[in-house]
Amino acid sequence: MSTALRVAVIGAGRMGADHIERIHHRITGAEVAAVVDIDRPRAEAAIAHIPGAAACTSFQEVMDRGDVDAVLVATPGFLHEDVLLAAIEHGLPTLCEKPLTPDAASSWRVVQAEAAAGRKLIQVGFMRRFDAGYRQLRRLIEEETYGQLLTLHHQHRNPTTPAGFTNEMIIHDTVVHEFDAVRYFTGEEITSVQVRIGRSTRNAPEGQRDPQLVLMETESGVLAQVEAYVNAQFGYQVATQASFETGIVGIGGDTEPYVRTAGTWGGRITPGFEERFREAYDIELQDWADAAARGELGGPSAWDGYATAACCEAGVQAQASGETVAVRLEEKPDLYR
Ligand code: ISE
Repeated sequence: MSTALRVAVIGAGRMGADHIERIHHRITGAEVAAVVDIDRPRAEAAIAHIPGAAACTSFQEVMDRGDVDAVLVATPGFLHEDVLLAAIEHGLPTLCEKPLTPDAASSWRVVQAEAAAGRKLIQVGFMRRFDAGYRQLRRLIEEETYGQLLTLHHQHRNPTTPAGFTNEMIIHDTVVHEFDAVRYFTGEEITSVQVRIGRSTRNAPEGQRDPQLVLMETESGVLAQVEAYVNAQFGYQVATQASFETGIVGIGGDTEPYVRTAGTWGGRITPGFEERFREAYDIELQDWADAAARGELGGPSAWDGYATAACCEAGVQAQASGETVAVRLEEKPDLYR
């Protein structure tokens, strides 16, 4: 009998399908036991090539089967809370694609439920923490290799946005990653957020202002800025430059080889986040599955999901008011200290 971690994947859309492939083909020690999607044919199509996996249309249906060890949530954020609370109740290790939930109040409810259960079960899918460059930069900051970190400069550029992508989503869907990255790099909470919007590209859809500059400050006074430019046309780019007392460190170059040939130099621009973070996603899932099999949890926690949700709320307020908005957090439960 297989001893693999039996994972229920909730949501068979873009990220769900990507993770199903990853579990089935690229990581070890885990298998797709069930796929849940309200669209049954989509759930069935997702497991068609996976012997023994079940297609379900609700989380309850999977729980009633009683044969899964872990949960991977890849539905839109507004559907996360109920599944997360149920997973905590059943004591199931869960990897939840970002955001934890769409707002700080519901994220705080998840944190409180987990704290009451007394055990970390929820990991949030901030996959940048598993990227080699991100890890190297964090080590340089921790070890003060070039002295103290002073400022962080992030570029987060997408080629275009899907239909219906609003100004608020530039904060919730795009800059959410830098909120987490700044917290990860510095090991500190973000205390305030400001958003400046200047000239906008004519390639932005009606009503959307793009690019937006987001400035944040951490507890010890590190300033971090993000250029979120989501209709940049040329391709995808997520890069960071860090200024230290005795050095400047850059991470996030393109992943394709740099070639000189026939009188030209250069390479292919990374087209999207799946390609840019493919390895980070693989490591994230492998680490999560290994830890879950041992009954542990190692990656970004529900507290990290809650803290970034609070930053996003401050960011959306800052967008609307033009003011610098303070980020207010509840007291951190002992479980996350
Ligand atoms: C997308 O929603 C993501 O979550 C990706 O990680 C991010 O890099 C991308 O820019 C977002 O649009």
